Amino acid sequence: MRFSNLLLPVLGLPLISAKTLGARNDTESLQDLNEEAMNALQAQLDNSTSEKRAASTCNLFNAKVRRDWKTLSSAQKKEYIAAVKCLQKKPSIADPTFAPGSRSRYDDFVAVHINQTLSIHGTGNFLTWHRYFVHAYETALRNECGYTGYQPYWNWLDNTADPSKSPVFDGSATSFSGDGSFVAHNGSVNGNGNVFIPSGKGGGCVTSGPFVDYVINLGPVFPIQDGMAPSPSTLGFNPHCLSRDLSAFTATNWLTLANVLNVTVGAASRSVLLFQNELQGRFTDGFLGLHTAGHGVMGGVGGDLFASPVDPVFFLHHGMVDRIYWIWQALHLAQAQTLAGTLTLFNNPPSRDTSVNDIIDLGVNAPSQKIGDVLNTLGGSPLCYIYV
Ligand SMILES: [Cu+2]
Repeated sequence: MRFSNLLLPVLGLPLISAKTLGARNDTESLQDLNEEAMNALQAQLDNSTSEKRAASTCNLFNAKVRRDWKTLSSAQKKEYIAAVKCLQKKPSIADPTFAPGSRSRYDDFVAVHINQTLSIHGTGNFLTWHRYFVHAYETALRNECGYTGYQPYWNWLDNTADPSKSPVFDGSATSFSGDGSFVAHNGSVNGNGNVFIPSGKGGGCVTSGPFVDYVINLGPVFPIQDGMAPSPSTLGFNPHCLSRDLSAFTATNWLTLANVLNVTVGAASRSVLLFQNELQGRFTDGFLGLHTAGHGVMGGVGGDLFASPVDPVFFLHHGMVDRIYWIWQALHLAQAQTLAGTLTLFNNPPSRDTSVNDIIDLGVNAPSQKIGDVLNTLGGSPLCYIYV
């Protein structure tokens, strides 16, 4: 397995390669970066001792492969969607005193995200917590709902000029439903209240596709869209529809190749602190970042920092966040196991630094894991996957 073409960036200079100098589009340039990550992991494997290789149960050859949603066949897409709908029908196993509004196994995932929001964003565990959360969801789809594939991702760089054309959002039977119905409103406010997203063509409930009849049981907790009311109770039962307001404004401004290159090989790739803040979004100075922007592109209930997993695209979006983290780790192997940040959202209120021995607790959704055990996607237990 050999991939080459991009020259590794030297001394932090911008990435320049034979391919990117040619007529590579943004998606292809990101694909080149993915291949460069694979090369780096292959080189690491080549340089490891034979004892080390013999001791590890996971390697590049037996790792599960996570793919771009658009590359799945129609049958594979339908299988994934059917498993999501299955999880939304299976009864909750969460303690009702913890999440009284949780009705389904799907809700059980939403509930832990709502409950832990202030200690998993702007924190030292942001990247690893969401990595393990997506893994736990992928595992539930497979073990509880018979899905036979692996977690796909939403490629942010496709269809930014019109997200409703994306295979993720096109409203077809192989999408996650499309835009919401048009509801006049005064836009959305994101990024700690200092980034204004003008209203798009939606704002109401999705009108076509597999999730047109999906009833959401939890949230909203912190809605970003003008006029959207929060649930009376944070984890209480509050049935409502899947709303969206797809935002080409947000996608074209923030989901850019320049932003991806900046965090993976550019100035913001030099430390895990710079990387995670630039990727996640600095909620303090109006920089949305790729992660927060992705939520903003969905709009509607998916823009809610607390309850965003109610939109099933959350897991494809965080698949992409994790893919970028995986690429960064592979291209910065000396720093791949490092952490930065504290236990509280941008250290407010002040708290100690996050440690590799801290536990990720997903409640009924997965066994608890140490952060240090999910830093490496090829660590073997619990993770063994790559991205293509
Ligand atoms: Cu989150």
